[in-house]
This record gives sequence, C-alpha cells and structure tokens, in this order.
Amino acid sequence: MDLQLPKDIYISVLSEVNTVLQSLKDLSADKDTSQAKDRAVQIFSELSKELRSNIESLSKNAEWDTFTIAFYGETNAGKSTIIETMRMLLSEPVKLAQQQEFKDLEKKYGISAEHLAQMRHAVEQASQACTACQASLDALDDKFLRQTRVQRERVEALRQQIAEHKETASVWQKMLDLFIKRPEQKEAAILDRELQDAETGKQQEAAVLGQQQRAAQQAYEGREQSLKEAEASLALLASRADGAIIGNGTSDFTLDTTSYHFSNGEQQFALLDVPGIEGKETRVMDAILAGVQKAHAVFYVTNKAAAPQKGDERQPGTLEKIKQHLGAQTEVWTVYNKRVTNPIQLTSGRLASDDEMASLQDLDRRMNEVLGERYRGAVALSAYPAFLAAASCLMPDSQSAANKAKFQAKLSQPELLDRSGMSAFRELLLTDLVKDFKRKITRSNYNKANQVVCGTIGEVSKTLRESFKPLGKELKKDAEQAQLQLDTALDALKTRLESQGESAISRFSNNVRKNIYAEIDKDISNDDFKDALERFIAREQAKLVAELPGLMQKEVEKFQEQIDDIVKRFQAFAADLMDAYGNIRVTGLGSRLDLKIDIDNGINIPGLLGAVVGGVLMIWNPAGWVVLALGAITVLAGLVKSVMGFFSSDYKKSQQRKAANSNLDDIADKMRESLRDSLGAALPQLEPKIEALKAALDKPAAQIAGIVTMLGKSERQLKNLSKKIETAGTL
Ligand SMILES: Nc1nc2c(ncn2[C@@H]2O[C@H](COP(=O)(O)OP(=O)(O)O)[C@@H](O)[C@H]2O)c(=O)[nH]1
Ligand SMILES: [Mg+2]
Repeated sequence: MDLQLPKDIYISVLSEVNTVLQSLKDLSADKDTSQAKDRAVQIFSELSKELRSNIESLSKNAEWDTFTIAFYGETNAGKSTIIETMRMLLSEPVKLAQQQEFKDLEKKYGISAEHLAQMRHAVEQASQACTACQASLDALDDKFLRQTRVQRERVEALRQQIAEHKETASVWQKMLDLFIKRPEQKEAAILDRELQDAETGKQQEAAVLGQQQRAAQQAYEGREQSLKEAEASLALLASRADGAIIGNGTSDFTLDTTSYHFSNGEQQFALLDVPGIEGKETRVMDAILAGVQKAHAVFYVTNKAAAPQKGDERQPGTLEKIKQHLGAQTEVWTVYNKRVTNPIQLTSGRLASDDEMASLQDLDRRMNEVLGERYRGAVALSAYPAFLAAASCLMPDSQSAANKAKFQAKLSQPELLDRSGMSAFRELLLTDLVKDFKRKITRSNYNKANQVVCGTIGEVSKTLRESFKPLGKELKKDAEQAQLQLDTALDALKTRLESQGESAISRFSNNVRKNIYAEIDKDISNDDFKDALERFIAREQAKLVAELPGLMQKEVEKFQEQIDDIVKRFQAFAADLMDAYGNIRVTGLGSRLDLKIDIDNGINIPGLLGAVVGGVLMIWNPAGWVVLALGAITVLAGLVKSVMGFFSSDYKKSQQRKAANSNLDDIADKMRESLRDSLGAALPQLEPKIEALKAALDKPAAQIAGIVTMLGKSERQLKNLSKKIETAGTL
C-alpha cells in the first residue's frame, strides 16, 4: 500500500473498494448474464455501503497524533479512580490547575477541618442555650401553679358558697347583704389580692428569662448562618477536590467519555474515561463506541479476579461486549483493581492472593480466546489506596481525608504507591505502552480499517455461502429433474402415437375382415369378392381418415399438458427457492437484503410452450399416413378361376378368405411402414422445441452461478486489499 501519509489509509480503502465495484460493473455481459451482473453490482454496493460508513466513522474518530488509551469496563470497577491517580502522579496540567484553585479557595475562606468542627460546636452550644432558657420558663410556670394551688381552690369554694347563699336567702336576708359583707366575701377578696401579687411577681421573673431566651436564639441563628456560609464555600471547594471524577456507585455517574491529556518528554498521550459498559442508553453506547474507536490501546478494568461473564440470547454478557467493542484494538490489557479498605491488606507482600492469581490466569485464557494476539495480559493494582496517597487536595472532614490519614498512619506515600501496584502501572504506561507510539498508532488504526474490510468480506462470504451457492445448487438439481421429465414425456408421446396407429390398423383390418367374411359367406363370385374387398377397404380408410386426427390430436394435447405441468412445477419450485434463499439477513445492515431474481425474465416460457405443439400440428397430418398407405392399393385376389363349378363352394369360400387375409396382412404392413415414416418425420421436429425449453430451464441456475462467480471475484479482491492493509500496518 503506497501511501504518502498513514492517515490516507481511509481514502485508499474507499478507492480500492470503488475499484472492486467498478471492475464488477466492467464485466462483459450478454443478454442472459446482464441481469445477474446487475444484481451482483447491486448487492456489492449495498454491502459496501456499510463499509463506507464504518470507514467514514473511523476517519472521523481516529486519533493519529496522540497515543490514546481507553479505560473500559463496568461502572464502579475503578476506572476513574485510576485515571484520577495518574493525573496526579503524572502532573496532568488540568489537574494541577484544579489543585491550585482548590488551595486558593481554601485559603480565601479559611476553611479547615478544625475551624469547621469549632463552628459546628458553637452552633450546638447556642442551640443548647436556647433549650435551657425555654426550660427555665416552663419551670417558672410550674412553680407558680404549684404555689398558688391552695388559694385558687379556696377562692373557687368561697365563690360557690356565695352563689348558693344568693339562691336560698330570704328577701330580708338579701336586703341585709346589701349593707353588710358576708365573711366568705371578705375572705375571697383577701385571697384575690394575694393571687394578684403572686402573678405580678411571676411575670417579672418571666420577663427576665424571656430576654435571656431571645439573646440565645439570636446567637444560635448567627452561628448557624456562618456555618451555612462555610459549608457553601465547601461545595465550591469540593468541585475542585481530588477525586471529583470518582463515582459514587450509581451507574450514570460517567455518561460521556472524557479525555485527559498528558505529556512525558516527547510523548503525548491521552487517557479516556469511558462510561460503564452496562449502560443501556444510546447516549452511553455511542460514547463507548466513539471512545473505543479512538483508542489505540484499552485497559479493561474489573474489580473481580474472574473471567468476564458470558451472556445469553436475551442479554449479551461482558465477554460478548468485549469481543464486539475491543476486537479491533491493537492492544488490550486487563487491570484487576483489587478493593482494599484496610491498610493491613497492603502490608502482607503481594497484592493478589494465590487464588486470585489463578483466577486471573483463567481470565487471561478467556481474553486470549476472544482477542487473540492483541491481548497482552493482566495487571493487578489497588486504585483507591494509591489515590489516597497521591491526593493532596481532599475535602476537609471528608471520608477520603479520614481514609488518607488511616492509610498513611500505617504506610508512607511511596510505600502506598508501591504496594498498591500503582508505581508499576505508571511504569507500564510510560514505557511499554507509550513507547514507540507513532508506529503503534499506525498499526492500531490500520487494524481498525482492516477490521472493517474483513467485516464486509464476511458479509460477502455469508451471502454466497448461505444464499447464492445453495440456491444455485438446488435450482440446478430441479432444472435437471424437469429436463428429464420433458424427455420422458416426449418418449411417452411417441409410444402413445405409435399405439394409436397400431390400434387404428387393427381396427381397420378387423372391420374389413368382418365385412368381407360376411360377403364371402353369401357365396359370391370372385369378381364380386374383389369388388367388395375394394369397397370395404375404401370405406374403412375413409372412417380412419375421419377419426384419426381427433385421436392423435388428443395425445398431442395430453403431451402439451404434461410439459405445461413440468414447466409450471419448476417455476413454482424456483419461486419457492428464491423465497427461501433470496431474503437473508445481513448483519450490521440492520435490514434484510432482497436477493430475489425474477427467474422468468428473458425466458419466454409460454411462447416456447405454444411453439411446441402448434409446430407439430402444422407440419403433421395425423391421418396422412393412412391415405398414403392405401392410396395406391390394388387388391390382388390371386384366386383360381372357378370354372364350371369345378370346385366346391366351400373350397372357393376358403380361398376367398385366404385371399382377403393375405391382402389385409399386406395392407397392414404397408400401413405400419407408412405410420413409422410419418412419425419419423413428425417427431424429430419436436426435439428442438423441447431442447429450447430445456435450455430455458437452465437459465435461472446459470444466472445464479454467474452471480456466485462475480461476487466470488469481488470477495477475492477484498481479501487482497485486507492482506495489503495488514502488511502495511506491521511495517
Ligand atoms: N475500597 C476501594 N474502593 C474503590 C477502589 N477503587 C474504586 N473504589 C471505589 O469504587 C467507586 C467507584 O469508583 P470509580 O473509579 O468511579 O469507578 P468507575 O465507575 O469504574 O469509574 C468509588 O466509590 C471508589 O471510591 C479500591 O481499590 N478500593
Ligand atoms: Mg467512572
């Protein structure tokens, strides 16, 4: 493949495919093959439409300058955690800027863990003070009610006595009461005054307490307000904190693919954070596919040390998704992200246990089966502890900050990075993966282009294998069978015409014999005998000439029906075959490709059929042979003259019968000969018509065979193209 620039691969593939299509169009075709050619061209252009759109999408998504590595896997596997850690370890510019912003904000608001704790404590204290004030007020009420209970009850009792007295008193007594107060009235008045004094005292105390309560409430509200403000600036801070891209466990956290750009000396590379592959929405699927198309290498991240799940008919499993998405990648690695929650897990030497190592070997085997030599192996690491070690801008008071403290109390930062496997992963990324990246980019992009070509080769092969080849075979078999039936029908016609002739001859002989015997029995003279024989022969000939055409024509018509049937059966059969094979599903196109061919086209079968029988009846007079055979007949009596009644009458009769029989035998022989000649002249005229029909029956199979040859050629040309891409990609 002679390209000026590696990226010209797409244009080159498209132009090669056009060449294949053009060479299909350029094939010379005659009247019979042109329809097949048109179909082959149509099918190939349909199949290459898919190729074109795939190549265009590659050309749109392809990345040629920056080596691009996608992190691919289920949500929660730890993809974002690994990427976030790498951003910090490799000083990704956007990350550095973000960290700077975080520190600036932290300084501006003076927010620290202790400060926040103090503020929360102050709010708590103020709230307690409020509660205490309310309690004092309640206590005051209680005390007042308790202390005045005896007096209030006594006043109530006195009021009742006064009321009763008013109801029962005499008029005199009532008059008296206007001037002299009763003792209960005096006592009640004293008690009322005392209660009034107590109430005034309580209210004075309550006023003091109320003032205290309002002050406490004000203090509480003020402090809470400051806390809220501090927390709001905290949210601002959180968006700039390390780990902001890490998910919270829900599957829609990462919806789009985000890329992070790194440079390491000469090398430019990007890490792609791809959404979780269990996502079903098209938006997510598109993002995954676009990410994977761009990538030159892929890390399949999983938090299970086990081979990916296989799916079933209803739901594709992870393994099928990997096969579908990652088939065209240059290199694929597995990252086993072991979930570590306790620093103790990192202090015991190796990260992966023996069991996990064994499971990972099984996983490697499965991935190898699916991806072949593109699969590079598995790496074990623990992302979260490494993230904690690398992070320097964590939210004060956060779980991560607490975890960082917990892990760093046991292991230093370099120890954490080593033990978590992250240092080794960083080395892998910077040396193995990114090394020689220009060549790798070319190889990966060529691989992807080749994958598209191979996909189309697969479609062409499938179309040939599942449709045209078996269809051609079956059509051929059916045509052969129908041709055999046509031959058989022609043979049968010949036999039937012969036997019609044969029975005409015996009918003729028998009738003449019966009649002449009756005459002979009348004891006629030899001259009369000869006359009578000639008369009977002429009469029977006339009868045959009258009835034979009808009988013979019936046979010919029967033959016509037979061949009609044979041809119609074949046509129906062929149509069924077209239905069965002519509508196959072509993967990827999302629709069915209609491969139907109109088999009658160009073959005028009804025309041919009409010609067969019409022709026979035109050239053949079915009774002509009788006329020919008897036209020149002379009855040879061959009788001894019966002079003077020398011979007895019985002898004469037997002589006449003998003469009649020998004459009839001669005539029958002549008629047979004439029949043979007549059939011999008529039937061969049928043969070319039957041959023409047979040839017509061959046409559908021949057309399909033509398509098979033509598409087969295109398939070979595509295979050559694929080989060329492969070679160019590994240079
Ligand atoms: N304990 C522990 N948690 C982890 C580890 N790696 C990731 N996580 C947690 O798993 C969750 C999802 O991680 P994330 O990196 O967003 O996964 P992604 O969906 O693959 O991008 C987050 O809560 C992480 O803190 C790990 O090694 N140990
Ligand atoms: Mg994520």
